[in-house]
Amino acid sequence: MRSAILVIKCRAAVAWEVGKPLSIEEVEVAPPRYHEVRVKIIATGICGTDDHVLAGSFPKVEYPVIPGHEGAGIVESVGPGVTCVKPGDKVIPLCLPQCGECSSCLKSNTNCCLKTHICEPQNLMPDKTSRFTCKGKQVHHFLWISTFSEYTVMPDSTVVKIDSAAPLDKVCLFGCGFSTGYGAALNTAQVTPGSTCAVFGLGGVGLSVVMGCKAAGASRIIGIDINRDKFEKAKELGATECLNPQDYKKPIQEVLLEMTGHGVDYAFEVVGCLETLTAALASCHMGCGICVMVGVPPLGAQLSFDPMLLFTGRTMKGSFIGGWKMKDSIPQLVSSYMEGKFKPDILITHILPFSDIGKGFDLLHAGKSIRTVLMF
Ligand code: COD
Ligand code: ZN
Ligand code: ZN
Repeated sequence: MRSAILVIKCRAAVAWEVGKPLSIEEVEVAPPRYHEVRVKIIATGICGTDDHVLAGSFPKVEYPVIPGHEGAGIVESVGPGVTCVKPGDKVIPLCLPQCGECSSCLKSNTNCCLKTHICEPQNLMPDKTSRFTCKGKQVHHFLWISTFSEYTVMPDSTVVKIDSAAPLDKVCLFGCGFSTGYGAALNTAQVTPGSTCAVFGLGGVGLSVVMGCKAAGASRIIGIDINRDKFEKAKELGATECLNPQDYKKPIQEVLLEMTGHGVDYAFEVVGCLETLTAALASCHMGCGICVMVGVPPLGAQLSFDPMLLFTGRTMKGSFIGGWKMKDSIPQLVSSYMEGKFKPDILITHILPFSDIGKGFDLLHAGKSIRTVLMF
């Protein structure tokens, strides 16, 4: 705890304003305060949502900001009152808090802690101050965890200790992408053995949905993407067929209804787009099909669809970080990974030094990467 009193200077990627690329800066990271933890990030993935932050399409973000929310690291120091972790512990920062006290945390059937960014802005620590400064200016936090900084401070409700043997360059994916997709299939949809699933969008999150459907015993998993380069990996992970909507004159929901006879049992929207969301709902089996919304639609978008789709018994539900109560579940997921129960490693297509973060975003924009992991 010796260093808890010191300000640390380190590298971080700062988004100074909307529409500008990240710039690597030297930032000062203040010590953790009451119920806060300072973590040395070892590895961090680049997620589609970080790109939404740069584009200004993620709600409630204030600039300048340090994005990043798919990291893994080691506790450097803790503030007063912290009992859940200690310096030296391997941890995963949580992009969805589990405060343990709010009405959602006290319910068993939701993970939407009321301290999530959907309810409470997470650009500053809970005491409404920042631990980051750069060139004399206050820099905002992102989702309270800002993993694009070599050292970062977070509330103790957004960090969890994991197995000390876990490889941080792999398990960082449990902080967002893998957990979000895998849990959407297992927790939110509760895919049943022998069922037919359709997954719209085969990025890192969609491929994790494919893994979840396979683990749940689905017998048919149809992957849908406009980039056919994604099909090989999807098939490797369990997709039984892959479709490119651009290959058909008909809307993709009609193609799916024809292929399956009466529609799919489960459809997942993992693009973040209204058209694919309505197509996913319309491709569900009448009376029982379940459409799970995983992607975040554009800011301010309004959904419009034929309400008869719901009247005739289809269900549409949202899945937030795979439905996992993160503090309870992430250590268990890491343990299952250590036992070889699943291999999210396959999602990692690129490993780059942190200084190449711009290249990582270029790969994402070009559709050439599934997940890039940056190493500090
Ligand atoms: N039809 C089919 N596929 C499409 C279409 C389309 N019209 N348009 C794009 N796609 C494909 C792309 O080719 C790509 O393969 C895939 O959709 C999207 O993948 P990525 O790699 O860009 O993104 P992911 O997988 O990392 O993330 C996608 C999400 C939609 C899940 C993400 O952007 C998002 O909205 N996340 C929010 C969900 C959440 O809970 N977030 C918490 C913190 S991230
Ligand atoms: Zn994410
Ligand atoms: Zn809570």
